[in-house]
Amino acid sequence: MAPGQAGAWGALGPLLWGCALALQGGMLYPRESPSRERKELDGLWGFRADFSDSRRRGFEQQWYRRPLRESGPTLDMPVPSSFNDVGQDAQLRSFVGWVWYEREVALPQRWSQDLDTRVVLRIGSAHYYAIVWVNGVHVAEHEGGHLPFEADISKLVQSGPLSSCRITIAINNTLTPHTLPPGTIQYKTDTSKYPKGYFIQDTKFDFFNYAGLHRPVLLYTTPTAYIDDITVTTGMDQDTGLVNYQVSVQGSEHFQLEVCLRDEEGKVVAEGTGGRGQLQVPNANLWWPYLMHEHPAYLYSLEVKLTAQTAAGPASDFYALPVGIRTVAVTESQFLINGKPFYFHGVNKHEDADIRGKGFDWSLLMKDFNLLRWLGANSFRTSHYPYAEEVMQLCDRYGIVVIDECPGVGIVLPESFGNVSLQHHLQVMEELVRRDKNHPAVVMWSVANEPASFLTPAGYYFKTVIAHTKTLDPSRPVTFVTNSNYAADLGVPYVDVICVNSYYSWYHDYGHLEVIQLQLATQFEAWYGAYQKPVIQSEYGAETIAGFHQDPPLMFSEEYQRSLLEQYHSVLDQKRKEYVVGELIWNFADFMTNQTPQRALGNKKGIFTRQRQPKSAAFLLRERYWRLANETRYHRSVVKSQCLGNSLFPF
Ligand code: BDP
Repeated sequence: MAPGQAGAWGALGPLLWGCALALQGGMLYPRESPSRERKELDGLWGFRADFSDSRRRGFEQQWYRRPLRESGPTLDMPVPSSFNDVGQDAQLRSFVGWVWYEREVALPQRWSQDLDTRVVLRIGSAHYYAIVWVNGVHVAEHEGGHLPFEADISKLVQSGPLSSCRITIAINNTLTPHTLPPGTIQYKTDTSKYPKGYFIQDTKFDFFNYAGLHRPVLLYTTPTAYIDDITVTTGMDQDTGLVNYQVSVQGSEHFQLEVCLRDEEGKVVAEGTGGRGQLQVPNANLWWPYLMHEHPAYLYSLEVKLTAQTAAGPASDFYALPVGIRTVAVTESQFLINGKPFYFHGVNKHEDADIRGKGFDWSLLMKDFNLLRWLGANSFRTSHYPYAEEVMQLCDRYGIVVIDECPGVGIVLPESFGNVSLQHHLQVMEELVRRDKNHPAVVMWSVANEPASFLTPAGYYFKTVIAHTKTLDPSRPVTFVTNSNYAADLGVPYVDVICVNSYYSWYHDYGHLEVIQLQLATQFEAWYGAYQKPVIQSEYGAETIAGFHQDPPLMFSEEYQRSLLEQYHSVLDQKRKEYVVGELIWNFADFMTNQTPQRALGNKKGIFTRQRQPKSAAFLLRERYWRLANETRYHRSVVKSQCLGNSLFPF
């Protein structure tokens, strides 16, 4: 959808170049290789929010034409980061509309002079709608705040005497009924209460709509004939690992492809040629989840070499993709990884932290992974949008299993189930699968969280989104996350695994911990009875202010969170012997939300604070998760030795 088409965009955005660019080919993560270079553009960018009433001044005055500082004052803005919490300006914190980022980049001479080099600009995430210019020339538009997009800028940087380029990115954070997630702009027209032109952004999801350049922005090169995409699926035949690969090439019709698979010692274990084929790995080391094997997360490296004929002569391109050999399957009551029952004992997360908001940060990422391993968590759900690619890579490396969720959250308006929304949802799933299809850690797609799936169009909507996702990737199960009454939910008939959120004794019967067990057992029996599909308790939890203590437990105290969890666990312990295949706590850490009377500086259901310090429930969960790991272990000795080796084993 183009800004300008829908009501809210009409108010806040200009009518520009029509719809977003069609999906291009592959979306391989930019990796260095003998034929590829990278230049990271993290750091301080020039920045200005367009506070004009129409929010269109930047377009009227064509701010992209000249350096941003020439059209008005600019701020220094860190990238990656949300812009909201960096400064002291309350208006900028809650700004809705277009903001402008700019960065001048000096290019290596070869990039601007060697016409056999392709120069690509890649933006990891720009929330929500982005328009990009290089040296004042429009090069890309993208809708959707959580997935990467690219522009080939070779011609621009190779066309003149300049060895630098000026990158301008305008970003609009407005959400409409057709964006993912959706939102509405509400105009307050009563002039006795609000100033003229007053509006607010309303959303039906429970996290702050942080905006900006949230993930790394970089330039990278490839030869003009290049490896555009690689798709890998894996299987097992007895002890032989099967790696099916498909490679697509751009920039040449005449080429050869060689592939080889190396093990972790660098030894070649299988080789092949051509654009598609199957590699066979005798006695393969499988990719196992964390705590399920003595050597979890085994990764091979699939090295692809392209030799192509181009107008300028022969060219080569190299790309190395990490590959984990593993299988995923779902039965009536089990979730199987490599043929063994897998029980999700993990968390729901958010990309969220002090100051940087949703901005990517290596230190934060490592702290979170260290906490996950400390906790004995083997999995998480990317609630409620796709996370940074660097996060997914770490999951592959550490064996943390992922339910990969698209930004389909807060879909409650009837108009958000119409065709415009549906088409966009299908496109987002396509972009998500294209980006994450090769991660062994990703074992399931989640197409939405808690939509109003009792509305009449919801059945058709979810049938279509789920069927489309299965066509895109037949190798993984698909879910969506419900909190409806089982009989009213029109989406669940189409999923492979039922994910259900419930907040007994928090949003219902609050304060009455004694009703949890009965209500939770009823919930599980109803869902399983209706569909005979494995069930995951995909959210449960309690708001808890770190340092609040009360015994006997009262709401908001650390004791209440612990007791609520214990009540859930006792039912989970019965039902996991039958058909419940996982439990994911809401939430890993406290996180920022919109301001409401129900939220004291954000959602406090974390078992860690927003600064990643444990509340009492973290210790309870840690004990439980390590016990579960030992019970569902692959070999008892294995978990023990592995964890002792890492000084992690808590018993
Ligand atoms: C659930 C939502 C989640 C919220 C949570 C809560 O899926 O996004 O943050 O409720 O209220 O229903 O804490």
